[in-house]
Amino acid sequence: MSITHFLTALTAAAALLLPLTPVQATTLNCTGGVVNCGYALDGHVPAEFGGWTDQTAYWSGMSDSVTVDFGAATFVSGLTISLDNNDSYLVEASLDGSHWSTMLTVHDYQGTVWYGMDTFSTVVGHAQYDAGLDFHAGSARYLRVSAFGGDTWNSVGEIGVGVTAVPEPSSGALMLGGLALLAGAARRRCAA
Ligand SMILES: [Ca+2]
Repeated sequence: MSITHFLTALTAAAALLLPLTPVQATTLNCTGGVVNCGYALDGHVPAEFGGWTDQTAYWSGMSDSVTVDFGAATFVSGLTISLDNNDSYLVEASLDGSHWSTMLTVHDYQGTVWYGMDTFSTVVGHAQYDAGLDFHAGSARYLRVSAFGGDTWNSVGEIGVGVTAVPEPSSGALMLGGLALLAGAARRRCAA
């Protein structure tokens, strides 16, 4: 491998490695009708078939929601979420808290349990991975969970997020720019 090829490969590898910084500050916010909000992000995943009011955040009707705030733009590569089995849920993503796009849809007919809490994962290899989930990885500061169908009694047991922080454009661009300059210098040396 020539030095040019090596540096080109190194630049590509650096682009892959840059987003691996762990996310630091994550907070949880719920609208007023949600009972026991904190259980949606306490690190405890309810057992399959677990009670939908047992260490879960829960609410009635379709107007409430549970929102995770990462504190900064974050690349969400996968989601694992515990939900009441007999409802349909949306997980929406936003960078600014006002414009939202659908990241994950879970329908009441999906899942592996027939009463109580059911865990769904988009992460390949996870014990509750479901290839049938409609998931779109992407960048978000906020993730908002709401219900759009079912028996109007809704529950979130845990929101587990596979995330990588989005690098600040300046530092990432500077690093890649520096590597490109090195590659250019190497090419010139080779040509001389
Ligand atoms: Ca329900």
